[in-house]
Amino acid sequence: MKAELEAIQTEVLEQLKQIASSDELETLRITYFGRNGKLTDVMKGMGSLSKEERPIVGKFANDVRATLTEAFEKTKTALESQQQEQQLKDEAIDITLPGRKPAYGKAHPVIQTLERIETIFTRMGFQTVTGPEVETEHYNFDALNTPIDHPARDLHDTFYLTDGQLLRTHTSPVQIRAMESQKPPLRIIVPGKAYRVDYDVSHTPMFHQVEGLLVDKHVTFSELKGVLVSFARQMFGDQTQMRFRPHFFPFTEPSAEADISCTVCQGKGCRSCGHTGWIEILGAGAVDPEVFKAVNYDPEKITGFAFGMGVERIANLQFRIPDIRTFYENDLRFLQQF
Ligand code: 2U9
Repeated sequence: MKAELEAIQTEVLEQLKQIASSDELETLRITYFGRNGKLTDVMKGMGSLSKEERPIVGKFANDVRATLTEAFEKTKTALESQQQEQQLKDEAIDITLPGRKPAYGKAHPVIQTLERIETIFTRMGFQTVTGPEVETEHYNFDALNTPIDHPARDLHDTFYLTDGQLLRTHTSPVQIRAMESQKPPLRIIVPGKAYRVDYDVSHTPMFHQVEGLLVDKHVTFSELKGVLVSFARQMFGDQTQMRFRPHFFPFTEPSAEADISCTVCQGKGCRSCGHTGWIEILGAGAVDPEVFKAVNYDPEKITGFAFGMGVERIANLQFRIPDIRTFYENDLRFLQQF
């Protein structure tokens, strides 16, 4: 039996040298120490030994078991530290690698243009005011001296909602509200969304406007021209020329449309400007006395000027986009260029 135990000891110690993983180690442990293991079997046979032999062989068996247990423990510890080392190697982070750049979002091109327009007027002393996009006929048309039979009021041109409400067709109702809540002088710009039933290369049902209103005593048309020429030169460059053509709006009198010298050909004439050298960018005028009456300002004492521009149109010129609708197709290949 002693010889048997010795053989087992040699066998196990030899096999322990070959062990490469915890699983293999466990299998080996079960083979020898398990319920039906080889060492366990030998130990079970001790009962058949004589009284004299039993303590001697018993001690020897215990020694073998202790030796092997220790050898198992050692192998286990060695394997564990080996595994840990491997894990550290596998999970090592190379802190010298360059970082991954997060994909930053940015403002939509139309909003970039809107913000630029806003900045220019802010520097000239205008304050930004905003207001509701769902409006009443009173604020959108009546208070702005728009006749009851004006085509802009048609179902084909205005989005009507229920309860006499509508989507504002311009940001002008905000100026009416501002005049109702403040006394003159007033120097405001109103950026925001407007809605019209319209869809082609130069119109989308939702678009952006920046309108301006300056109200005080003795405001003149030449001051309006000064402000707008200054705006155009800051927006399109120092060399920009501006001309005013007579026009009609219900809310201004006199009224004008303003053109700038073509940004593509500098006024020489090209396809972009229809070979005229000029490009229309905004409308403007002196506030109609009827509008002042609607907000209880005295038209005998107070004068003012107003202007309005479509932001998509300005963005078109700034970025040279031929079709306004591309701004709202949400094609990232297009939007990421700005
Ligand atoms: C008040 C009084 C007067 C705002 C004005 C225009 C001329 C104008 C268009 C430009 C292109 C609208 O986006 S567009 O289609 N606007 O030409 N807007 S004067 O006049 C006002 C506004 C408010 C109380």
